[in-house]
Amino acid sequence: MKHVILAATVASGLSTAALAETWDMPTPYGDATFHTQNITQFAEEVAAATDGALEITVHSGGSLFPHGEIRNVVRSGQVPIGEFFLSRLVNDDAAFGIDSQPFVATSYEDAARLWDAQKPVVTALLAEQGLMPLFSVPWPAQGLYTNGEIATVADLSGLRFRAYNAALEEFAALAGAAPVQVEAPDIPQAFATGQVEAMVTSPSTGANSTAWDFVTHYTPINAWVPKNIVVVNERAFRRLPDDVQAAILDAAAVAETRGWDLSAAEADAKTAIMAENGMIIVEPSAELTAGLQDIGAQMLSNWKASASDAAMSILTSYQGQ
Ligand code: PCA
Repeated sequence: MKHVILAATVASGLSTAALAETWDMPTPYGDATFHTQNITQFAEEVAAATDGALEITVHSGGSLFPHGEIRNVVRSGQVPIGEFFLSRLVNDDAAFGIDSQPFVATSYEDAARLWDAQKPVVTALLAEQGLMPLFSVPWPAQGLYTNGEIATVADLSGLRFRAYNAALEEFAALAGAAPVQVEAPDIPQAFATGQVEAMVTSPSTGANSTAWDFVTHYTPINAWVPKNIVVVNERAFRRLPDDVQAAILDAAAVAETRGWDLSAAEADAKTAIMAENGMIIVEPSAELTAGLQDIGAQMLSNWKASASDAAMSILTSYQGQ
């Protein structure tokens, strides 16, 4: 088949577009998510810049592989590229989890400084797995969704609490709540069936999952700014012609900048949508904030206890800046 295509290419004088390669790209979040939209645009830009030599087909919402498998299938080469929530790799090394620690970096400015410190370490760790990061984009700061107002940490006690990673499980447990792992696309169903009754996530995911259907209050505790990351299988990447590799790296740099901007715009826009739909937006009380900060301090001391030297170096360089 390859011979036939080559012959046809030569005969017709077509460009390399006739040799187009298609990459399947699994992602965990739905089409309405700004991360997915940013990635779709990245794919379009790669196709345009390479004259169609590389087409990336985005399979959103965990439709091709479940979230928990995406890193492994990119690593094994089953697919050449994928997206996942960076701190889900915390069991490999604590370095992956620092952006999901409460109150370490709570603004975009600090999140960007934290990423500056984290990126070289994460890049080296991923390289050991044959993976190469292309770009990483944060979610808006994470807030609290509940039925009724939460005045103190004690009000969270006993609630079935939706979690998306190990840090959030630990957070819920320290608050006396009962963590239940639920992927973002399954949030409405998990609330509707009573599997969970409270959660911490961004206004993006809150609004995209129509949180007003199942909770009354949103408290912007803005406790951490976690990131998604897009990685490629390094061997698959190196097999591409140099100009295609360059086009991917260029589009990735553009996508990273665009993604951070999109994220910042979402934080207010999606909070406004929740308010428009009747949710009550309450600033956290001083007592709630103090209680959550105690939980954060406990979590960070646990994180440090499990941290490799490389992981610790992230915190040292971030805090020293
Ligand atoms: N949304 C994703 C991850 C963090 C966020 O804001 C989720 O809730 O699963």
